[in-house]
Amino acid sequence: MPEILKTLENVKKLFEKEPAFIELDPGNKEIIVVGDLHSDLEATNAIVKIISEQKNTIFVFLGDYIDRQIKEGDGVKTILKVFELKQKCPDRVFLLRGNHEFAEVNGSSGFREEVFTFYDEKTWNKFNGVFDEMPLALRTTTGVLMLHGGLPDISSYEEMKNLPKVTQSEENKFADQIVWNDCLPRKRAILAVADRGIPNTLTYGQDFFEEKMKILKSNVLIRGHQADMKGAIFDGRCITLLTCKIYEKFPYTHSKYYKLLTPPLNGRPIAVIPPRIINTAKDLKFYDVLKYKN
Ligand SMILES: [Mn+2]
Repeated sequence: MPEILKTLENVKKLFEKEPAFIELDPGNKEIIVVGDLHSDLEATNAIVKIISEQKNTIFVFLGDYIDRQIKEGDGVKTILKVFELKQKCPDRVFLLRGNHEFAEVNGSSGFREEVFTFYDEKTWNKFNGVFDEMPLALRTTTGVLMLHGGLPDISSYEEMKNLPKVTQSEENKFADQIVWNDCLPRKRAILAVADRGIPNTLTYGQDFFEEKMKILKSNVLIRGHQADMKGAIFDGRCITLLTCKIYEKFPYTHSKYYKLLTPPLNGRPIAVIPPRIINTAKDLKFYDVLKYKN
């Protein structure tokens, strides 16, 4: 069997052991959060170095590892490096699933073509078989919720505990919303079908955010996905983190509506969560991953 298929089989087994919704007690460990990578090899290499140096730190990735590549091949290289980290450190590296880790998205956004160029159709199908087993959300006992897109429209914590793993995002409304939902920096709730045109998904405001965060027993949400929302909104409790060059200079189309509570997160930011109860973005530290030194 080719080496790449063995790697994919091994990493799939690791994901199969994890639930769709992970509850994690970090103990006395710091957590470093990595936002969307979108085939950014330079950022990925910097993270690989940090992980090898900080053996007592937990790492959570927010999904969207592939697609939007500037150079063909970088998407495959990025996801393989990330999978290698999971294999080396399965207990302290958590890889959440983004909307691009669905065949329906990476089939037409660059990744499929890449895999077909360097490997074949079978390998592309195997990659998506691995993506299907990735977890969708992680909550720490210190009050931080991490996921790719946005909060699901759930009505109990039990519903989140029962979250299934899916192949097509339409199979489960909550899974769909977790990888696709957006937010808008407005006080009043806006519950509308998301601009992206995906059925069942929402663009929500602060009222919805606060209601769902209470159900999810969380104070702060760290998510990626939305390039025009970099920084913290909703009283510093909703942080959008994007760790790739392609989003570096994206404009803030919504800043006219709401004052961002932290400076825009320029460069390729990562977030550091200290091992204590977290209440707002002010409790976290942000670094450009290329300049980070412990
Ligand atoms: Mn996304």
